[in-house]
Amino acid sequence: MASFRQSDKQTKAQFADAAVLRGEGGETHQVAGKDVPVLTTQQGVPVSDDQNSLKIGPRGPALLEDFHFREKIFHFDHERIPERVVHARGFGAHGFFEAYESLADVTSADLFQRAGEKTPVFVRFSTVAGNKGSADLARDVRGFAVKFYTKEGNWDLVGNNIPVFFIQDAIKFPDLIHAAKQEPDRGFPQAQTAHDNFWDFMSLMPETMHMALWIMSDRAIPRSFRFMEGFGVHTFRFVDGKGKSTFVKFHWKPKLGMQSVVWNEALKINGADPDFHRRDLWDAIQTGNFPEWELGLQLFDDDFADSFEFDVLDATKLIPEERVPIRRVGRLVLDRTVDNFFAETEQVAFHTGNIVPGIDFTNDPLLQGRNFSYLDTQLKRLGSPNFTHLPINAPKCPFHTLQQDGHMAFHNPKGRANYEPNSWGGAMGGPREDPDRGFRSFPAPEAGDKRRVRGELFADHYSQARQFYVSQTPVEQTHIQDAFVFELSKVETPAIRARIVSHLINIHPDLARSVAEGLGLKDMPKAAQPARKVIEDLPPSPVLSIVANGPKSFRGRKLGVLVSDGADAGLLDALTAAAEAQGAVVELVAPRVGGVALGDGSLRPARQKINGGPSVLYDAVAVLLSAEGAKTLLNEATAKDFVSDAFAHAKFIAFSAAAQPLLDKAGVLPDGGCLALKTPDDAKRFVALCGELRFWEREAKVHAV
Ligand code: HDE
Repeated sequence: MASFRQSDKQTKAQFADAAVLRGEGGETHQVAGKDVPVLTTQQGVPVSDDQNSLKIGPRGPALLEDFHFREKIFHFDHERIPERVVHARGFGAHGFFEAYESLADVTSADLFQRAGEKTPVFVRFSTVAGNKGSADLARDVRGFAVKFYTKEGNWDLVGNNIPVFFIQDAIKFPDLIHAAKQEPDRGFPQAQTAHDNFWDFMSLMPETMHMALWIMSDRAIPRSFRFMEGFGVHTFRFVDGKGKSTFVKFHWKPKLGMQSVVWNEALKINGADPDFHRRDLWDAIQTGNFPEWELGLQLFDDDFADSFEFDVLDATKLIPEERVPIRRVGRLVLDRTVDNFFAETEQVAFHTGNIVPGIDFTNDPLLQGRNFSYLDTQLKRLGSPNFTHLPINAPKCPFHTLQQDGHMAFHNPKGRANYEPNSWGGAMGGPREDPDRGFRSFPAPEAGDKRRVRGELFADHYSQARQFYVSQTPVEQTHIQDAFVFELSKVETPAIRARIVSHLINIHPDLARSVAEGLGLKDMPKAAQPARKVIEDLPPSPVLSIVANGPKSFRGRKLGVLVSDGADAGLLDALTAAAEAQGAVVELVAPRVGGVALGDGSLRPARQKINGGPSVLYDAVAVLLSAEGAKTLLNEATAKDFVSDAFAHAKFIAFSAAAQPLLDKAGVLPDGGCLALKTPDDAKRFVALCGELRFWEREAKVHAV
């Protein structure tokens, strides 16, 4: 505990320094009746005029001695740092991890020793392929990187929202990423895998096929960061106090359940609100609806690893939860948005090599490669080996190294000792190693020939892809087929399209057939030659489906209500009360953002004007119009789109009687997902129905191709 108080002091001192750097404190003066700090230069010199550069006379010339202008422009010119080579677009938040129980039976990691212990965390979600300014709803893997500031140092669990990866060996990572990003000659497409280079690479690398199924599934178009799972992907080790090792796979399970959007919706969200995921997380935290995940562990020993059909070191394979059940050991809560996006979200530096005593690596060749890459990339991106001095990256426990100097060193060792061993003794001699508490690698015995080879079981590329496919509901299988057809329809080289289908034949004949048909392939290609026999009878793993495991609740979701002047206030209030009782949010969309005057004369402000609030921004919609309002909106194309898109995207739709002409114009054929709103009880029934999230039965009826 004593050392912890010291750490608090250290952190406080760090933040005090940072406060000075941010210009907090210091002189204030009155502007428009309020006390505000005096604007200064970087040197702290008060500025008298920030509107005009220093000139000879009103028309110039400007003077070189204008140190304020020069400093301001100099700093601006150097504001940008390189964006991440992958996962460039991201969004972060602070929170905590709380342990449910002691895990001393499997690990000595300090954060898992005491039930109820809270460890501060910073989490950054991201897309992989797009640039920093790309849109949130790209079809892509999402990064799910967690930095735990534990009492024994920082542990980074740098995961994704998909439990497997494209490749088995880190040596192929630059090829994978080059192929996925913009093509080098033309600089496009942005944030898309729907192009020749990507599918060319995938088709020539059968090990990517399991991941191909996952990224063509709805997992790659999540509705919200709050509604997606996370995975550590690799097999790691836990090591207990006696030095015993247990293998572990890490899972994050969202408390609000999983949910994705449909592809046509994703395309439209990208136009309507490219920051859809960012805004969603920001809004949730700002309104006190703190998103939460549970940490799940799959723990297993050498015997299981030896008996499993696949190699637990192969990151293109998962271990079905039905085979090794998940133990839920704690919760992650995000309860604070950042103060400054650049300082925190942009400068946070994750590294798989950041682990703490009680946790260790395995020989997964992908993980081993990552352990090299992350430190390396931070130096390039953040420009100095002292990036760990930045508050977002610094541990919150005491730390004492003998490292010194370098660009932007915030702290250097005090006193004479900057080497070890030395004979200065006591505090004078600086920090020393501690064989009892210090990190020790698990002493795994290793031997073998030095060769460039892979484990034999790594050669099975199709069995788990097939297992994933058969674990999906028919709706999700159709989405996978459609996604392949969409992506490959953007591939210009027919041979690449056919090569992908040749792999799909080994995964599932129905999938191959529907993709071939969707592409209009004249002849079915020959199946690719599998390097190992496909295991066709792996049982389905039902937990892999999103739809089959829906939350059955509208909690955390959003209802968009299109309203007009004169609409029924009682119905709107009943809808709002029912949605809020479920923990959902209601937003009004109206012809004018100033709002509407309802039938009872009350004025209600709108969140969106109809042409800025399409239904793709909502999980379900209601159309509450007066006869007069319906007449006006019949001639507004975006009102028609509001309804027809909600219908096409299989959303639940509630409508007042007067809204019927708009529904007719939008081509809505009322079905079990549409509900006429007549009484406040209907409003309750509707919101209960929305807990199903989508009316999937409709989907097949609105897509002929
Ligand atoms: Fe990463 N990855 N990666 N990766 N990765 C980076 O580090 C890399 C892999 C993941 O929000 C980079 O700081 C290699 C798997 C996330 O800041 C870089 C390999 C998984 C993030 C890098 C992989 C991930 C990164 C780029 C193959 C899921 C964003 C910028 C061996 C388990 C972290 C950076 C953030 C970022 C390298 C594969 C997750 C270049 C070489 C597998 C969530 O170092």
